[in-house]
Amino acid sequence: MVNIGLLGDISVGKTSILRLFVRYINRGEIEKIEGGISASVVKTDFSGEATVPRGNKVDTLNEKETKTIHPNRVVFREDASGKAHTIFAPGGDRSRAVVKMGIITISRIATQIIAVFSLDRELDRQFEFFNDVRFFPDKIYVCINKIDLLEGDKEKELEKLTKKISDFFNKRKININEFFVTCGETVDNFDGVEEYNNHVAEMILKITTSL
Ligand SMILES: Nc1nc2c(ncn2[C@@H]2O[C@H](COP(=O)(O)OP(=O)(O)OP(=O)(O)O)[C@@H](O)[C@H]2O)c(=O)[nH]1
Ligand SMILES: [Mg+2]
Repeated sequence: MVNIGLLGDISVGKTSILRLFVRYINRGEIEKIEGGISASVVKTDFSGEATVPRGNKVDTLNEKETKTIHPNRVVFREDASGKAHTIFAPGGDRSRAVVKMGIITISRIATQIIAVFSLDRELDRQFEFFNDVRFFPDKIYVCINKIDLLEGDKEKELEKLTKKISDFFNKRKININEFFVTCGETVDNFDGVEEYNNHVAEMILKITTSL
């Protein structure tokens, strides 16, 4: 059994990624992706999600409606082997003590960590989140989310960004197993939406079923 923790700054898309993964299982889309298998949802818990009052949006970038207070959780099972895995997504607003407690708890119990970054803001701001996380394995995965928002020559930009993220973690003696580039939302007006939605499910399957 693998326990995955999705960690990252506020509103990078951790909860969206988790919800999208559940959709892939519930609609059988999980069997059609690269490395796809038949799987079932055992349990979901999104009760730690709180509505953000109007006029007090946490994220003016995307008019976000909810934020995570207590960690979200999804348990799913590989149908063939019967193996179950859990994915946890705590909130990113570490300025709130209760949210920070969730981050620390998940960073301790997760056997695999996915550090999630968003392309809607500078990386430096997002690195600060990780300076606070003390319990880190020496090898992690990185997810670069909101690829639909990256402008210009995507390939060239991604090369720069992955280098910067590697440098940040390598300095802390943390190595990166693999980078995944994703879209955690079913956005319109983006040609690659299906491919990069798929990457979300492919990422989670790859990490759970390869171990
Ligand atoms: N354009 C775009 N928006 C996205 C993508 N993934 C998530 N979002 C949006 O980003 C916002 C924040 O998403 P959440 O999933 O709540 O982010 P989070 O990291 O769970 O936030 P906290 O738990 O509060 O830290 C929402 O408005 C999502 O619809 C993406 O790939 N592209
Ligand atoms: Mg969340």
